[in-house]
Amino acid sequence: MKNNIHPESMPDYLVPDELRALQLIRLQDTVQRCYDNVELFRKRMDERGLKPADIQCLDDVAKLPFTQKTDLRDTYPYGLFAVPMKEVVRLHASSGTTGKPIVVGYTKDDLDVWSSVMLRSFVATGMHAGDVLQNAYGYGLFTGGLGAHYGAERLGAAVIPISGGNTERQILVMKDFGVTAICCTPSYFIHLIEKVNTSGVRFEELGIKIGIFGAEPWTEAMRAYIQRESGIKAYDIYGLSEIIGPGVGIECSEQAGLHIFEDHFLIEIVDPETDEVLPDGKEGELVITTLTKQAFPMIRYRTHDITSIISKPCACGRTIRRINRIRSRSDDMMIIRGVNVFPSQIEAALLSVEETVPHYQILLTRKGGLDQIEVQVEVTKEMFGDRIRELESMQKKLAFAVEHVVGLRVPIRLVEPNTIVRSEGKAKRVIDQRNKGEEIR
Ligand code: DLL
Repeated sequence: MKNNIHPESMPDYLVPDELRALQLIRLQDTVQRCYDNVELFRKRMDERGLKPADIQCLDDVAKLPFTQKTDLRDTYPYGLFAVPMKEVVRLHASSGTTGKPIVVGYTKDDLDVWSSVMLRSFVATGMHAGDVLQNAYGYGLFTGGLGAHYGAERLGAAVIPISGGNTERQILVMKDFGVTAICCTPSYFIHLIEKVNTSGVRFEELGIKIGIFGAEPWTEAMRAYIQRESGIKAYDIYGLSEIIGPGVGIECSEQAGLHIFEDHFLIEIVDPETDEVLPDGKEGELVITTLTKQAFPMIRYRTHDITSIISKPCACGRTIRRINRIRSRSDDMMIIRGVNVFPSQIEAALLSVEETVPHYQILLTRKGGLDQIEVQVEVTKEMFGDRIRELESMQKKLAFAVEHVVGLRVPIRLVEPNTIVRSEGKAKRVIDQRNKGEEIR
């Protein structure tokens, strides 16, 4: 079997002890470089009386202080860079929700690692030289476009750098350019399927076999919808700008969790409330330490992404561990009448009802000091005719499904086809109108 492994993917199959030994050497080196070159890291370690030499085994990572998104904002733009600017050859930025963006930098070696983990990601999905990749992640400050671009080129695939948006052109390219693989956000892909299917061609006829979707949470139910409606195999890819961009982890042909490229990224799961490190299998917040990054190394970065580590070996033969699909972000949690509600639960519930289309949004408002939600779901044109009784029955089914999953009855509003804004990048599922005051609704 090893003969068929792409040479760059060999680290996916390291003997676990060798992998751990490699991680330790790289962790020690990263901590030393951060201590020597990044004031914030040095100050935080000094405050704890910690020296780089105190990191003697992998578990010692837990002695190190966490890094938060606010640290990146406070040191904006370049305060956490560990190399002089003359060694930085690329900058990206992520807009985030408030104020200034966070800025991340790469040396030539960092870009090399990034292309390599993206190549390994594509290989894991079965892509190879000769594939034609429609890269519909946004090019620009967002890491999705260029990250996927260089990984696919390095694999020897033909990349179509179409970027996000311009749906008509996307469809033309899909039909005419012999595309065999596509990457974009799952929400944008749903929009593309819909458009292709109403253009007189069935998606299945296009010859696209592989879809690589990420940059936002999506559910198993959404995967089932995508695979059913398009006939492709849909893979989940994970990453974040602060760590490298896309290529931190990806699913393999088993589609059973995302392999993390552990030779470059050290993962932990911590309890978001107590900060305690949790054992494999327990759900909590993913914390990542980069092991090879030069320009922008990150120590124990709090991702806010909720998942768990799967340590059971994967049937694909890779030895690098997997994480479960990101269930949600801890900061996406809404508290409605005392119950914790995540958008992903709503998505799973809605898609469990036959005949729903996956266009929905959650309106979050505040009344009497309490948060409230209304779920708006699109229905098909056929259904939105004048068959009131069917609409009522649909509404009941959806309300029941949501109550079953979330444990709470929430109002559902069925809306006409094409009324919910289609995303070209990351979908905005929750419309937060709480700051509009209590006069709303
Ligand atoms: O979204 C990088 C990326 C590009 C990943 C293309 C995958 C594909 P940021 O804009 O910094 O970077 O956003 C990172 O997006 O912390 C997660 O909350 C979310 N996210 C990314 N991938 C997934 C995924 C890119 N597969 C933030 N499932 C992360 C769920 C995801 N959430």
